[in-house]
Amino acid sequence: MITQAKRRKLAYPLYAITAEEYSVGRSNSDVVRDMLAGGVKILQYRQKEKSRREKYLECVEIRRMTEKAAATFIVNDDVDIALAVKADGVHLGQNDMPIEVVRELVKEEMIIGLSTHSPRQALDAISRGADYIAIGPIFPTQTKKDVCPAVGLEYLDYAVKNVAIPFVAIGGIKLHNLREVLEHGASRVAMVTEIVGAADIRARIKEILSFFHHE
Ligand code: 3NM
Repeated sequence: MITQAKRRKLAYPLYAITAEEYSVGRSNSDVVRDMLAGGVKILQYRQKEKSRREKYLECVEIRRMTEKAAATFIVNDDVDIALAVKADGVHLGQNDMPIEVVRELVKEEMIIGLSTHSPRQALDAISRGADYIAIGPIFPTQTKKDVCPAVGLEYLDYAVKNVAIPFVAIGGIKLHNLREVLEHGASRVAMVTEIVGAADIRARIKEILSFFHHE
């Protein structure tokens, strides 16, 4: 169940996600430092090909940084790492453990997010107690390896009309198509490569955030 406290932690327009392999030589912690300096308030640690020990150690550091910046910190996939570092939330995919099982482990105050790719998956996630869902991939993306083909703006339109919990549009979202996504009614967008691959991450974030300030 989504509480007011959890809603507050999700009440930001830009959801930034790490991926060291696309960070053009920078470490996750360098990227996170720039994300936070640029004004990111929700950050997900997502790192597929590293040992769990490395991921844990990075998450310890990122928890410290996000806490200082009063930013919401969500860990992708690894429920135990999320618990160990006292993250604000955990983000699951369709092939991860069922939400009900994760909820028993993390208790009520931790945010649980779920990736969804169809209206059916959205309704299922909501009925199982997800606090927010990701809606995507809106556009084609190479960043997530095992994801289904782009679902297009149609699924976003469905979410805008029918999803009452917070949701975030994701997948192939860039500066050049951001306006279109916002015009379809998204109030939160998640981005990986558009941010981590930018030469100047702080400047890129300011540019992205300016779309929201001028709404
Ligand atoms: N999840 P980029 S698409 C992590 O549709 C992720 O669930 C998706 O990366 C989903 O912003 C995606 O570089 C990758 O396209 C998004």
